[in-house]
Amino acid sequence: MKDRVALITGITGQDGSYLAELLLKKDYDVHGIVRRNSQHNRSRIEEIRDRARQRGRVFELYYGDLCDSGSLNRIISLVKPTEVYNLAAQSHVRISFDQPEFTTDVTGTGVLRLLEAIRINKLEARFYQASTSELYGLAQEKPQTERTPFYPRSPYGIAKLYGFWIVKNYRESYDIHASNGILFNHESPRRGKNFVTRKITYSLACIKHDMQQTLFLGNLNTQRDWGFAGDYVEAIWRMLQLKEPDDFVIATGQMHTVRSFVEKAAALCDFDLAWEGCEQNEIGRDTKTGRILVKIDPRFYRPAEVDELRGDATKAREKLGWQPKVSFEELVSMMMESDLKLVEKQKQLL
Ligand code: NAP
Ligand code: F7E
Repeated sequence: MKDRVALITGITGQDGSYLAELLLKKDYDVHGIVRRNSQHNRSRIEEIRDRARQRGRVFELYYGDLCDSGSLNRIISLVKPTEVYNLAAQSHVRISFDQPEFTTDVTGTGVLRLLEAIRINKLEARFYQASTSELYGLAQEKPQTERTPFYPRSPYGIAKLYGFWIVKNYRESYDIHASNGILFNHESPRRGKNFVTRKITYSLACIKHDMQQTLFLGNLNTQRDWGFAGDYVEAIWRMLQLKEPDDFVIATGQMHTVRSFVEKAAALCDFDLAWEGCEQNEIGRDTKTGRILVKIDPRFYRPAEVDELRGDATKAREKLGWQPKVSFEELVSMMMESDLKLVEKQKQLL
């Protein structure tokens, strides 16, 4: 069998870590690009790397940045990957309003830099671009499919729109096997703590263990189609195994409010949550103790909100044979249980 050599940008992120694990299981050599940080931030991949090396497998990391073409060229020409997965991005929608120019550079122009490195090095690699349901933003159709018109609502969504189209353009112009995965929200115990699902499970675990007073949230009424990151990286890999490149929606087809995520997670902590008041004055109280668990902080509102997203992954089911395995309820339990254990451990170290 031909050597299977994967290069992953964003390997230190949630999806990067799950994808690296999956590809190692499938006997790939795995190479990843990491940014220089003032502190090591490889907690999601340290164990994976140690395990791979104990088994004599290739798992290499290189310093590079999507804002630095020279580093991308150097790494591409050195590694000569057969598959390139572009998962790196400034991926936080709210923060993209604070840093629109930086977000555009990394999340938008970064895609072009990587495609150029592939083109200039005449690399015959297959390319995956982490596109997003944020392209639909103010959704023009329900549910959203590969044919739904885009209407992004944030600097992040607009940067990803550029990424989507430059991938399509390089596919058509240079015959590169390049695919866009239009992934709806996907979560896990490895999700960053400033995304809403993990913020909820981690904060409730801290409240349960008396390490935090209150969970402060923004808009409780937005609705998302939340799946499990472990399921979604399988779809990502399947896209690059197709003979022809293509674009796919990856989603569960089910939508839930932020409010219902909080309610389910709170119940798993044995809180009896009841809502009182409205809008900015709304609170969530544990009726067993009278304690206020949830308050609204308008700082977490967005200048332009995406109110609801729900994907139709029929094409992925038919062409990739993919469907999600983990339900919404299982996802909330998995994350809540993991954070309860984590916080208990952290408390013991105090
Ligand atoms: P994440 O946890 O935020 O990870 C982002 C990764 O990108 C991290 O490894 C980060 O490195 C890296 N990165 C950021 N800026 C970079 C730069 N300038 N150069 C090189 N690397 C850089 O995101 P995720 O949830 O795993 O998502 C993976 C990708 O899918 C992202 O492109 C995201 O926009 C997209 N996406 C995510 C979802 C979702 O629901 N999770 C849905 C649709 C699309 P550090 O660790 O050093 O910060
Ligand atoms: O927000 C609301 C917030 O930040 C979800 C990224 O992975 O998925 C993610 O983007 C919803 C929004 O994810 C808080 O207003 C309420 O309506 O978890 P989030 P996101 O913005 O949907 C897409 C598909 C991506 O591509 C992105 O990379 O929750 N919300 N209160 C809050 N959100 C946050 N973060 N914090 C709050 O306190």
